Amino acid sequence: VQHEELSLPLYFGWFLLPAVQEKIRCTSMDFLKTLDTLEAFKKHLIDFTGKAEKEVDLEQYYKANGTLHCTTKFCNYGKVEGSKEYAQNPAVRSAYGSVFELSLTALFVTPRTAGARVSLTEEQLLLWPADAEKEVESAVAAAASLPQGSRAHITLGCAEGTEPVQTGVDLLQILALQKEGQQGEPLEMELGSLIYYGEGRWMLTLREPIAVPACFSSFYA
Ligand code: 2AM
Repeated sequence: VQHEELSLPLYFGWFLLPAVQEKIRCTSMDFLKTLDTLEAFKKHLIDFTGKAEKEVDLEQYYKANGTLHCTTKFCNYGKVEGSKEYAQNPAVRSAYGSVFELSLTALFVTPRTAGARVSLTEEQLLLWPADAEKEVESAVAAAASLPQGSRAHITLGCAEGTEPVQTGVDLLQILALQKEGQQGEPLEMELGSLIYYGEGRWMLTLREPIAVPACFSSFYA
C-alpha cells in the first residue's frame, strides 16, 4: 500500500506541447506589455504598487515557473484527499498519455498572478475532479456555485512570494464577480475585450479562443 502511495505524482494535468509553449509565452508577454501602457491600467497602478506615482513593469513583475500546464488534480504524492481514487479513475487511466486540444478563452492578471482561462469540453471535464471548485469555498464564497471546470487555467506567472495555487483562486474570484454582474465598461482591444474587476483584477476575454495541443500526463520531480 505504501508503495502505491509513493507512485502518486505531485499533480496530474495537461502539459502544453513544446512547440506551443513559446507561442503562449509570447502571447502572454504581448498582453502584459499592452496592459502596461493602457491609461485605464495606469489609473489603477496603486493596486499593484501600493503607492501612487510608482511604476510597474508587468513583464518583469511575474516570474514564470516551469512548463506551462493546466493542473487537473493536485496530489502532492498522495497526501491530498482523493488522489488515489483520481489516479485509479478509468477515465484518467485511459486518457493518460494522450494529446487533447485545450481552448484558452481569456487572459487575466491580478497583483498576485497571471493566467489563462481554459474552457474544458465535456470530454475534458471527465478528467476534472468533482471538488476542484469547492476546495476554495472559504476563499471565494460564490465559487461553490460556479460550474464544474471553472477553475481550469494555465498559470503564466506569479508575483514574488506567491504560490501558483493562487492563480485558480484568483480566476474563481473574477468569475464570481462576473456572475454577480459586477463589471465596468469593457475596453475593446485587438485580442478581445478587457474588463477591470477592482483590486488589480483584469480579464481579457479573447475574441478568438486560442487552441493549444496538450498532453494529459503527470509531474513528479
Ligand atoms: P497551478 O495549477 O495554479 O499552476 C505544482 O505546484 C502545481 O500544482 C502548480 O501548477 C500549482 O498551481 C498546482 N497546485 C499546487 N497546490 C495546489 C492545490 N492545493 N490545489 C490545486 N492545484 C495546486
